[in-house]
Amino acid sequence: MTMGTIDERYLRYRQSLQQFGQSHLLTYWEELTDPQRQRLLDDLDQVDFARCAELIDPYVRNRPVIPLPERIEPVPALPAEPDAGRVGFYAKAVEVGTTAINGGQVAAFTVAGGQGTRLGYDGPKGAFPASPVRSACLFRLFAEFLLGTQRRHGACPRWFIMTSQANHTETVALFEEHSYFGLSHDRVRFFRQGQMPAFMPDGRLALADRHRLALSPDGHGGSLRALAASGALDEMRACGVEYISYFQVDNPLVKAIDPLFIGLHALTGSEMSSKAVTKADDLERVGNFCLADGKVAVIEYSDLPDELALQKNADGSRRFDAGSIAIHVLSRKFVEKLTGRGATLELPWHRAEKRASVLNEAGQKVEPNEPNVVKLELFVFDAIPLAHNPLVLYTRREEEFSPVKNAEGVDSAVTARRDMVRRAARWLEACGCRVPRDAAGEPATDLEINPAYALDADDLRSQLTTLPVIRPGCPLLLGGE
Ligand code: UD2
Repeated sequence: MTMGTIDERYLRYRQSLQQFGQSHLLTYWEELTDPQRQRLLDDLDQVDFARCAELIDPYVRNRPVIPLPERIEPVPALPAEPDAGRVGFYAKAVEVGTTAINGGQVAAFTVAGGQGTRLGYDGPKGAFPASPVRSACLFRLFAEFLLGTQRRHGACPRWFIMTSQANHTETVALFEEHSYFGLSHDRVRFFRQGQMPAFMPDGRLALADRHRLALSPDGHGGSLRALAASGALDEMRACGVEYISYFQVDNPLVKAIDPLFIGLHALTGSEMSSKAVTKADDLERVGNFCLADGKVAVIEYSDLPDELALQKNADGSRRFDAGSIAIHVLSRKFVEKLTGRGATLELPWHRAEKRASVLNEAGQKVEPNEPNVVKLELFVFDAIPLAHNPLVLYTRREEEFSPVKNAEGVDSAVTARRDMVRRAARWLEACGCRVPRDAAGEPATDLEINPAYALDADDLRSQLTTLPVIRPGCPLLLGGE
């Protein structure tokens, strides 16, 4: 649709929008300036109207009734630490994963297109200052993890970062401003995810302004389509990437590249693998790994009936205990299979009623108190049931999961910093350091370990030449200024 003069494009849209019952989008055309007209046409180009038309009845005008699977059972998952029978298998997996990383077959992939509304932070979430001593931002911590991987494995994994229309320019500028946080520019590839329009309850698309559609990112499940559409997937194939190490931008503790996880994925012939943690409480707001009618799947916290979430085993342990922390390994070929020529990626749409500042019938902007639009999103974990042999591996929450989601309370900047300090303290103690603690048993000072310096406790042991002396109230940073 981008071809042609403004007038030609307008005429084409006038006709097609009428067909789709969306003519109201051009209501203000006559009063727009040329740049505004251009802007509106560019927004219209972002929308696949034929696809939207199919979604309006089932998902917007009506609330889809998504039947729960008939059988919901706990998922079989591998333990974080190998039991006696699996010691050799895990050692072999580390070896296989290490070989893949050394050979450049593994790429890191961060989904960073979300809007971060809950955090209330004005800017790309990856720019959020997260670490306890340096206030290093999330992107810096991931970059440093890759530098640490390069130190340990000789090769620096490529890093693919999915942004959104709203934060792409700012994200790239942040990396430029900080010299790619020490990474070589050619290892980092940004691409934008797709957008979806916000719908009014009657199925018409909402206008954010007289010359703007109300558009928002199409969910992290849109990452699969965006990997293909942006050419990133082709680049991965061209440079020999077989495994995509997927993680969210909000988790500063993530092991961006994990030899054990990658090795287990490869050894078991899994096409999509996932990490799970033991849930903090029955109703924790994380997805639940389940066997849904015999297939591994994630059921969102909002969809799992409380009756199941509260169920206990005979020994009192939680029956549905495997919480999703949105860390996956996907085989590149699996993503190609889902998105390639002739393939129709069929992930289900998830409907959410949201508040959005949009134009009312009178052309005035309204700031609603109640949800006024319907947004549709795709979730990446819906690809798990489509994968061959999907694997679930438990990991230890305190080592790998403490997301920055909320301005305060649980999963906030405060809890993430606390968990970074606690983890650093554990690693230092494992190396024989004495960490002073306060009356509550918390480390008596802020501690931070630059991931470029050490990736885990064993790595730290091999890096330390002398044991640091830690004094209460004197923050300590290892590796970097
Ligand atoms: C997600 C999972 C939840 C659990 C939790 C772990 C969903 C629906 N729920 O909850 O099961 O695993 O994470 O932390 O995923 N993003 C994009 N583009 C989008 C939307 C999101 O890149 O269009 C990214 C976003 O930048 C962030 C991540 O996806 O890195 C998670 O998004 P969220 O904060 O909406 O998900 P949340 O916290 O509800």
